[in-house]
Amino acid sequence: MSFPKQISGSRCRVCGGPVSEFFDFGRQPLSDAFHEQPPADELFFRLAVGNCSWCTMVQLMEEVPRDRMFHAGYPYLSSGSAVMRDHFGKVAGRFLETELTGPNPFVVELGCNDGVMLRTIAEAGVRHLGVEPSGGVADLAAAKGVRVRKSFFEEQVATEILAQDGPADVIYAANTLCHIPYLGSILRGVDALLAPDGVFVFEDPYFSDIVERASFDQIYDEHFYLFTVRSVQSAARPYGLELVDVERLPVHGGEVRYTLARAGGRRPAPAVAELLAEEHERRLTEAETLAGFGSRVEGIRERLVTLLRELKAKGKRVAGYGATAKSATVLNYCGIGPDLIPYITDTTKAKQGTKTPGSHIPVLGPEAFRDPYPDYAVLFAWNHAAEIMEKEVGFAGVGGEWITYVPDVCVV
Ligand code: DWN
Ligand code: SAH
Ligand code: ZN
Repeated sequence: MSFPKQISGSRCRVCGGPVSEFFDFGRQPLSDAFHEQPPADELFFRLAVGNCSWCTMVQLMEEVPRDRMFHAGYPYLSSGSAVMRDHFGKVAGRFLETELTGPNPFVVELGCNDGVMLRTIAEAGVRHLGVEPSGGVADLAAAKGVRVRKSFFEEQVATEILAQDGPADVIYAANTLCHIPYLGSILRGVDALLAPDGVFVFEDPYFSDIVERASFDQIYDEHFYLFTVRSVQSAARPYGLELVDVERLPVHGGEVRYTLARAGGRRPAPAVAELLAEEHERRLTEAETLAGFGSRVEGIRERLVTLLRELKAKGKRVAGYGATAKSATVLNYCGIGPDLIPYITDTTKAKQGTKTPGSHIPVLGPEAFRDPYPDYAVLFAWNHAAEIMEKEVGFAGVGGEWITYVPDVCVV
């Protein structure tokens, strides 16, 4: 079943300009909708991506209603990776050292999830608030001593926070801003809530890395926008916010951390102009580049499906590793089901005992991976490759081989 769609049509969700579609992944389920028994009326939408010819913003052509994705049962836990725990501990440490040094500072995080970043702020005794609509993960944050408000951040909520707590020195969002189609409401909210010399810092997958690595699985329902320096700069400007810094990050397969401040308030770092120039040189959002990305994606599908069919024909045992949101795009776009990958293992309790959205592959606990080891494992959590391969040395030890598909299909 398809839900009643809010179709963004061919107008840009940011500036109202015309959006041209450049790739269609077809019918896709909601990427984090893991069900013990997939309902007969499982939800699907058309996952297609386009870019705006005015502001260049890359965005989905159809919008999934937010409460279908982010609700009490949202399964993703940010603290599930040691590398990410370390990353967010450092983010908090940096804020405490650089931005939260005035009298009685205040930091607000949008999409704080299970409190992976704010727990360090809470432990330091600094005033904070996490705004998190997904009730289950918000409860986990609260259990870590984090002050959480269970709601979607938007303009009205920002005004209420301002009335209750006063202005924020830092507003932070990791892997959250790109999830929010109503960017105008967010930026009006940031404008209302931010202290005069405060900063809005957010980090999200970088479209340039996605194109370079052909990591097409970063495109799914929750990732409504795929940001570039150029599109972020132009989205912020009408709200009196200026892009004053950018920093490339290695996490989640390549991200950029953007820092916005009130226009004229801070001198932009040279990195902003440098990365803008690099995007221009790469012709990042030009039709030819986007068409090339599409061709690479089709090639990856062909090679991955062929490999899995060959392994099956040879009687090899293949498992999936990491029931990621990203894997929904790969599995459903490639038409891979339990016939080619009989199970996927994942450490997230809420995903275990369920079936993957749309493709209906059983998700098992991590112990199933070792009992016995498969011959091959498709690494759907490829962004955590170093951490996982270190943890699973035993797999390579018995001759097991990893299959990855970023930046191309490869057996390691
Ligand atoms: O943007 C988003 C990112 C931050 O998180 C959200 N829209 C949803 C989610 O995306 P994802 O599911 O693709 O994220 P990850 O971090 O790639 O997911 C890793 C998955 O793999 C989790 O389900 C946990 C699992 N895992 C595992 O089984 N063993 C992870 C590690 C590190 C492991 O060792
Ligand atoms: N910041 C975490 C979580 C990313 S997952 C990390 O980087 O790992 C995206 C999160 O954004 C989810 O927890 C979801 O519930 C939350 N979210 C979605 N829309 C939101 C909104 N409008 N305001 C605040 N959080 C939102
Ligand atoms: Zn636009």
